[in-house]
Amino acid sequence: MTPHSLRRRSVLALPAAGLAGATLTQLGPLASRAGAGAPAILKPLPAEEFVDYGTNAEMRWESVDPHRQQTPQSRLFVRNHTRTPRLDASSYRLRVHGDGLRDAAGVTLGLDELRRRFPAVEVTSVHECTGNGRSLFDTQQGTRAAGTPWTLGAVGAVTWQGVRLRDVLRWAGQRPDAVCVQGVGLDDEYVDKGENLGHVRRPFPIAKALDDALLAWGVNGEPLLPDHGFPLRLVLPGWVGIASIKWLGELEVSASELTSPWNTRWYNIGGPLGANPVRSAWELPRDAALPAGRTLRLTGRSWSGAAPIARVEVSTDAGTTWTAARLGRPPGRRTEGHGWTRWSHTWHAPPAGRHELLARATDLHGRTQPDVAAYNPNGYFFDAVVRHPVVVGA
Ligand SMILES: Nc1nc2c(c(=O)[nH]1)N[C@H]1C(S)=C(S)[C@@H](COP(=O)(O)O)O[C@H]1N2
Ligand SMILES: [Mo]
Repeated sequence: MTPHSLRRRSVLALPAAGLAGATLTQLGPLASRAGAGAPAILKPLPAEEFVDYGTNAEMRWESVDPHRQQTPQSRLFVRNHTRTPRLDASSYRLRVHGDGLRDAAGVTLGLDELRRRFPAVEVTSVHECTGNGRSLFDTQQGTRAAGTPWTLGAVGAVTWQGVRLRDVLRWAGQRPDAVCVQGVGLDDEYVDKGENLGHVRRPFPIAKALDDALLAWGVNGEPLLPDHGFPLRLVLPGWVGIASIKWLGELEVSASELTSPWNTRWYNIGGPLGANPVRSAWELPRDAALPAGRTLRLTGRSWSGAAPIARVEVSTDAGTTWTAARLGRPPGRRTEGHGWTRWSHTWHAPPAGRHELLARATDLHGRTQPDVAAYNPNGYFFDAVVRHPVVVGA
């Protein structure tokens, strides 16, 4: 555990009321450590549910409830470039401006007005960081990549509540020659190796804005937590996580192409990254200890940024033979969009010893998982079939 996460947990362990009422002297050393800097992530990160990297935290796959389709917001991974800001919903305003609007000065909207003016929608999506699986470039392919060493837990499937970006853009007077939109976050400016790069921001094509992009205030029927973008975030369903700007303060609608370090320097492999690839995970820890000589029902999930999953094949003999996994019934389509697919596999009386479990999914667009993921220095898009080690006991 980092000193940072120790600090967070000590503070959160105090009853909320006690904390609010306590003075610095009452809290003693705890308070002075907390005073050294607010934690980067505000929600609790129990060690059984999360791997805590300080400003980022990933979900542990072994903590996923196999019977539950959606990821509860409390369990969702967090990726912060700096730290979660505490924003006030009543004074919050979104500014929409730029030369892609009839009046470039644009408009400003509060949350109430946003809710009043535009029809509310619900969209399900798989929310995932571009670098999910990054550590596997090292552990599985022997080519380490720079960045947070996520295993496979920088992902979740949720249903968002909000409004269509296209409705807001039409109302704001979007011109037909607008080519892109850029969301800008209200979190602190991001400083990389002494260079201030300004607020986290990333442009995306107008086509995505007019297709399924959302301005979301809710997740699974709850208000967004501060860590996930309260009071309002952009959601670009199926796209790289960075596209879904949290704590959205500004939308620039532009008649010419915009760039930012988040689509040129990062989240770019020969071009800005868009839809996430196909990936799969077993709901097991790495090196899971499993009983020998018993019939085991193993579960996992597969997902794709582009389309629902069509099929999943699994191998329990390190890839020599493959069988079809049993796919879970897709949840009733109450919302637009698509989440992930749950699956299971019955492993009959495995012998004692070390084994590798593999899962390979294919989506409805025919995209599948390769044996080897294409290396890139920032470790994006690790989509190869993961060789998941388990130990079957005597
Ligand atoms: N304003 C802002 N938006 C942001 C980020 C950020 O640091 N600041 N991180 C991005 C990245 S890289 C990811 S993967 C997702 C993570 O969203 P989550 O923390 O709600 O899971 O938010 C994106 N939006
Ligand atoms: Mo990300």
